[in-house]
Amino acid sequence: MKNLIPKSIINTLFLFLVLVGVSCSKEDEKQVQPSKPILKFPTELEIDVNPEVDLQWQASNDENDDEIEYSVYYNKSPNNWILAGKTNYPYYHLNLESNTTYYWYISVSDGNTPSVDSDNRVFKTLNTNTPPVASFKVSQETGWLETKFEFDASECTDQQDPTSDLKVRWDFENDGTWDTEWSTDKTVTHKYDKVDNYTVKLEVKDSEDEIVATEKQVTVNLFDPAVYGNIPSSYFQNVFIENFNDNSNKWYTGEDDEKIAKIQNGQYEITCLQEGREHLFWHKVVNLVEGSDFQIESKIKITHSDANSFHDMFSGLIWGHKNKPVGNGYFNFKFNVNRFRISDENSESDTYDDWSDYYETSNYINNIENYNTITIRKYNNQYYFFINGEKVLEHQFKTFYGENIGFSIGYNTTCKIDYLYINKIGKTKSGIHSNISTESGSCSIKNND
Ligand SMILES: [Ca+2]
Ligand SMILES: [Ca+2]
Ligand SMILES: [Ca+2]
Ligand SMILES: [Ca+2]
Repeated sequence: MKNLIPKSIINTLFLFLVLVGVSCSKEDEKQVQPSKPILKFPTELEIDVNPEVDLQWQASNDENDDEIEYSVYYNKSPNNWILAGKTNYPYYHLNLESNTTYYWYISVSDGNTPSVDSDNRVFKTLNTNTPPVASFKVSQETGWLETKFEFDASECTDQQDPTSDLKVRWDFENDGTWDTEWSTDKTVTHKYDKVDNYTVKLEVKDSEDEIVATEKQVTVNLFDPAVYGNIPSSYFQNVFIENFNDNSNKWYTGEDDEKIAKIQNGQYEITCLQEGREHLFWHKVVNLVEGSDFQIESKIKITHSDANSFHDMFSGLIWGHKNKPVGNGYFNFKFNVNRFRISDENSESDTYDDWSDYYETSNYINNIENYNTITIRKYNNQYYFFINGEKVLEHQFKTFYGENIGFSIGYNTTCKIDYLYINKIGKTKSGIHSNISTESGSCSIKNND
C-alpha cells in the first residue's frame, strides 16, 4: 500500500496532538486564589486586649499549593490602613498603644492571583496606663505677706511619661479655682495678700489624662520675725519699759571693790572691778515666757575697758537667769569692739548643752564709746538675735533657768545702758500677764573665757 502521507506530516501531527494534550492538562490545574482569611483574635469588638497583641487568623488554603503570604493592616480608624508587616504564618505580633481602639484586617496572596482580603474588625486595647505620682516642694512653709513662695513640682513622676511631659496646675489656696493653666512648666511662684494658713493644691496629669492631686500647707504671717523692723508696732505689748530716768524700779546701785553701779543722766552706769570675773546686774521679770513671744532690747555703750584684755571682755544682755547660792544659769548676748558672743551659761554643769558658744566677728558692732542696740527676739520657739537691727544669729528657744533679765559687765569694763525694753509680741493683750517684780540684785561670776 502506497503511503500517501509523508512521514514528516505524521510526525508534525503527533507533535501537535502531544502539545494539545499538554495544554489540555494545564487547563485542568487552573490557578485559584487562596481562601478568604477568617480573623480569630482579637474577636470583633473585643475590649481589654493586651497592647502587646498577637493577631491571629485561620490559615488560608490554596488549592494550587502556592506559598501564601499574609499582609497585616491596621489603623485607629478603618481607613488609611497601615501595613504592619507580612508573614507566612497565621499570626502577627503588634505592640500597640494602651486604651486605644484599633481596626485590622488581613490580605492573603499566593503570588499568582489577586490577593484576598478578610473582613475588618475592631477591638480596644487594655488601659495599661498607671497614674502619675504627684509631689512638690515649697521654698518655705512659713512666710509673710512679702514672701514669694516658690513651688516646684519637678518631683512628679510617671511610669509611662517622662516628667517633662507631665502637666501640672495649681490652686494656691485650695478654693476650687485653678490659678494656673495646665503646663509642663513645673515651677511657679506665688505671693499671698492675706495673713492665713493656706492649703496649696497641685494636680498632675499624664499623657493619658490621668490626674492625681496632692496638697501642702503654708502659713502666711503678717511679718517675718527674722527681719528686725518687720513687726508692726501694734504687735508689741509693753512688759517693762526702763529708760533709767530714775531708779524707781530699784536696780542695784552702790560701790564696793567688786563693782560700781549708779543711775545718772538717763543711764544705768555699771562697772566690774574684779579681775577674772564678770558682774551681773539683774531684775526679775515674771511670767515673760509662758505661752508668749517676746523681745528684749537694750541700747548699750561700752565706755571703758581694760586695753590689754579688751578682746576677751564681753558685755551685754543676760536673760533667763537664776541666781542660786551655788552656780548661776543664764543666757547671754554680749559684745566687745568687734565680736559678739551668744551662749548658754550654766556654771554648775559648765556645759553648753545643746547650745554652742557662739563667738563671731561682726561689722554691725559700733566701736567703743558708741551705742549698740542689742535685741533678743523669741518668736514661735525660735530666737532671733540682732545687733543694731541686723540679724546675727537664729537659735532654737531653750527653757529659762530663771526669770532675771539684766546685764553682764566684763572685767575692768564700764557700760552705760540707755534703756531696757521688754515686750511681748502678739496680736492681743490676752494671756498671762507679765511684769517686773521688785526683786533685783547683782552678783559676781567667774569669767569662763
Ligand atoms: Ca493559587
Ligand atoms: Ca501614666
Ligand atoms: Ca485658687
Ligand atoms: Ca535712757
